[in-house]
Amino acid sequence: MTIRSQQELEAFVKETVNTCPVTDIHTHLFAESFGELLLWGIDELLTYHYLIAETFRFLPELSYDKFWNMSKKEQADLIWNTLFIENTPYSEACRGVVTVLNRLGLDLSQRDLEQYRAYFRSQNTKDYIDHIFELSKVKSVVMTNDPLDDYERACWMEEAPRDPRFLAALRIDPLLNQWSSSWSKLKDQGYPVEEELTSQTISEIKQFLHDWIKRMDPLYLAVSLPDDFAYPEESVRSRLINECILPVTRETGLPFAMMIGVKRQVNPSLKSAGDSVGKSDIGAVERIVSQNPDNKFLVTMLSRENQHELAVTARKNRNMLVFGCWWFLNNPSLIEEITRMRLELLGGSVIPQHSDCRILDQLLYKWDHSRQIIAKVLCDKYTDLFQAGWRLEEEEIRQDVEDLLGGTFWKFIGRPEPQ
Ligand code: HDL
Ligand code: ZN
Repeated sequence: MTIRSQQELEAFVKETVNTCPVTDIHTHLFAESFGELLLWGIDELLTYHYLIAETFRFLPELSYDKFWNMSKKEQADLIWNTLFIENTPYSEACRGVVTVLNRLGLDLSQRDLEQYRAYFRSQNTKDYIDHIFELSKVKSVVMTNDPLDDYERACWMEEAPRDPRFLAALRIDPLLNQWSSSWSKLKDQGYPVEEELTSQTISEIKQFLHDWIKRMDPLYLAVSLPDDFAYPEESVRSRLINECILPVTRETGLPFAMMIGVKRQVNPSLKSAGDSVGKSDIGAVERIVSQNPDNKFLVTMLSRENQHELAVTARKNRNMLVFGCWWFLNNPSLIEEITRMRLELLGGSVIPQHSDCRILDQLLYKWDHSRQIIAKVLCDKYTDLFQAGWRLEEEEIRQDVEDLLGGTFWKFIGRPEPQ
């Protein structure tokens, strides 16, 4: 049906974005069969590493060791009192917890953490997973799967039936970024490798990748790369990328996802909250993507300052797809700025967002908050066209939104979207 007024346009776009099922292409979530790796509930939400970092800022006298020696419940109590009771929870990570509790229908007027705990204790895992997927309208999530993690590898070896909502991504940070300490783990798994990148070792690494691709059926291979990532360079990582990752992903048709700009562990006392951000060299992205036209690349960068040049680089290289407002960029002001720029430079050939959820319930807030912004930006873009006399059809807008919230990803990776 043709859109006839500005008011009709705004209402239709908001409804369509809010109800369109999403493929969440990068998360740290796990299916129930992965046991303790699946995190959910209020104490996990409150001890999210984003909130741990924020809590320490209000407690200059609190020793890191004292915090880390607390139980998870004690940590959650301290974070709740510090960020939600003694201060107003308007940071994005705090607001997220409020959104989750509200969307679950809990009484926020009481701010009663024990009452919330009682609600979560009354849930069972399987039904709660179903409930969160229904409420968040997320169709499927892509996990972050590490074959060098002993616990996770054991889960894979059990070959439990796969939950179709939880898709795999083969994450290779230890292989690419810590080869000196990872090569022995491949050897322990039966691959006769040595630290020196001999031709046999290169061949065995490729076999390791093929074996895990066969076992996991991942949608892509992924790595996070430091802010000083250079390519090409005389380094183990560059050799592993050139001689192992690029050939294997080309042979299997899998994209190579590069997540660039992390300064790992600038404050080790914060543990998983101790990473920071650095502006990276877009030239490295330009070179690796343009020099490998038969490979597909998914790219996200962590620095706000890299976003414009990243979008321009995507304009020059159709084998690269930009995705998400990653980590420190996953805040309303930056999501709006970046999404507006990307739609203006790339149209619909982009994946505006992923959630990066570590805790299942976060799907509720990360997607609610991003849908609001994507709808707002899209509305503005359609309004420009509408006011210039372009005819807007509801079915075309629906298709645009389906593409932005997953379809573009599935088309790029060349796989049919699971029904
Ligand atoms: O490397 C990554 O995938 C990052 O997303 C890190 O996991 C980071 O700690 C994070 O959770 N960001 O949201
Ligand atoms: Zn992540």
